[in-house]
Amino acid sequence: MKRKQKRFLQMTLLFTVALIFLPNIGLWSLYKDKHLVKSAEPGEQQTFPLGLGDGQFYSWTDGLRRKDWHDYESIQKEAMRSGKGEHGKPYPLTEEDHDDSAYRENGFNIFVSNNIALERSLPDIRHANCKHKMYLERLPNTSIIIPFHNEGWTSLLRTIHSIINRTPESLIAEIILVDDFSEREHLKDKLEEYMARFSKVRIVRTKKREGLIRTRLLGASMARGEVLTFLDSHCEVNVNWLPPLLNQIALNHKTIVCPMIDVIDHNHFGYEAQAGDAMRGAFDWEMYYKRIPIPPELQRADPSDPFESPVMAGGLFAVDRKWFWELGGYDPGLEIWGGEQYEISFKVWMCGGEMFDVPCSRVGHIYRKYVPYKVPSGTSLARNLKRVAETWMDEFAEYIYQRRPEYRHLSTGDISAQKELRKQLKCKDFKWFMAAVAWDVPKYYPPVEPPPAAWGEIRNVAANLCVDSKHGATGTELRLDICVKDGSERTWSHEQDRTLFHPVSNSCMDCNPAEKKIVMARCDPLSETQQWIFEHINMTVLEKLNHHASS
Ligand code: UD2
Ligand code: MN
Repeated sequence: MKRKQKRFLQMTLLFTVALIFLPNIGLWSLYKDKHLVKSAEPGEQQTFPLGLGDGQFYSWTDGLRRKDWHDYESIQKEAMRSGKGEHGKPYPLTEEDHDDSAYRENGFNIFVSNNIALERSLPDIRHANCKHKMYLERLPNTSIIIPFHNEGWTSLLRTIHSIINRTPESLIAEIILVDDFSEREHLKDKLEEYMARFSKVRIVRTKKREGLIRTRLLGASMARGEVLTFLDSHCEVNVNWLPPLLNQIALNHKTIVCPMIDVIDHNHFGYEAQAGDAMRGAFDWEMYYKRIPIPPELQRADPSDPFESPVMAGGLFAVDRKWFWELGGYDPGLEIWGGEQYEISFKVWMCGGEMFDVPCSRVGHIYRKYVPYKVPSGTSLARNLKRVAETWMDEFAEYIYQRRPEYRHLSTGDISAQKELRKQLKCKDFKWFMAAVAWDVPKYYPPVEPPPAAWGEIRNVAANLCVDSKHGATGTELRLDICVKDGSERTWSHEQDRTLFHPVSNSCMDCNPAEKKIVMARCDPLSETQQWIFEHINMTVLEKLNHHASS
């Protein structure tokens, strides 16, 4: 064959290959439009193409292959179920259906849980747009990690069954049940025997009571999936809950995603959206978790799209496994329950990641009436919160202590490793977090400003001497002198006009800007050389203080 001919043939072949395989210009792009139109047909979800399974509809926006991950066969099967509690309806309770002692053991009505199907159906309460959303065809797989301590039998089983039934098999690497040293009999051999039917379920157990934070860490350390997905042990996942979470992580692996948490009533087990469903996670200065409206600036054109959330509720989220460990996982010094949701949230935002709530992913959770399990003596939520505040919140921790003075003298234990990690990861400071991520929080929960740290003596730490003023040949100058306990001669007060007044010499701190010298001078509040600005000051408090002092 002549060289020219050969070259021509090669080119033709290359062009043909490109036409078929290159997204958006190739043959695929012709399919894209066709399928998108088809899947967007209204009323489509009523007439599921039975037997076609998932993967029917594809799209190729931005060059990535996406597909419809719905499992229409199982959706249709569920739609046909009937019975008590089905479709997430409240169980019709009678007087006899209330066993107080059983209720107390679990914190919810276990009788109802025992009397509704383990595979019960749930209502699809997602935003309508979710029904047509496509997600990447190639999603990472996940280890689903479920810590439990003395969980009820049927509530734990229903969690597992809902996962098995409503999750594409290919996306589950494994389900790791982590027993945090439970005592209840049904959680021992009986659980092992039951779970044997699920090849993907593994059970691991802590050697002593560790609390939910270290229990999750144990599960995470054994996990092999690309993503870690954490759930509580009394959940029911809803239709197509996982693909939207994994999709977001596939787009950017430094992302934590949370499903919308629905409420399973602790008495009748009715399933419904949480009050304040489409809101974002926040906190007040006593560190109570709150949800606040999404500010207009952050509202998405499509309300079913993921939106930014400053802090998570805690229990239900997915995170890239490798990145979770790069972030150091959780602080293992957090005991039993609470505070870890702030730790992981602050860390993610401050150390280069993002966090989203995903409206198309919904998971029901039994919010219990009371905590049924014992908490070892000596552990306190306050200690966990202070640990997190001291590690991550910088000067903002002061706002907490203003509200909860008893936190001030609480011991956090050693947090040097946490602080070192923060340094190594080159995390931003909390001021940045408040300004860039949680900027709308103070609008709902205004901080209490600390009182001005600007009265009494001014003591130098190295010299252990106090700032005093002395009248000399060159006028009144500043100098250091011995601090006298409650010695009024070395007392200063910060006035509302920004001057620093020294009552004994009846003069004010002044400066010579040209010579960069601090001196004392007759008070002249109009002179800017006598005005000093403290970084944090609350004029209302100051006004009261000065008023009090002068009367
Ligand atoms: C919320 C979170 C929870 C956790 C907690 C703060 C949701 C829906 N729930 O409280 O996940 O973040 O706030 O820490 O966001 N557990 C143990 N060992 C223990 C105690 C609990 O393994 O010592 C298990 C427990 O069985 C459950 C999980 O940890 O699976 C969370 O505990 P919870 O359900 O008592 O917490 P919850 O939902 O009140
Ligand atoms: Mn829970």
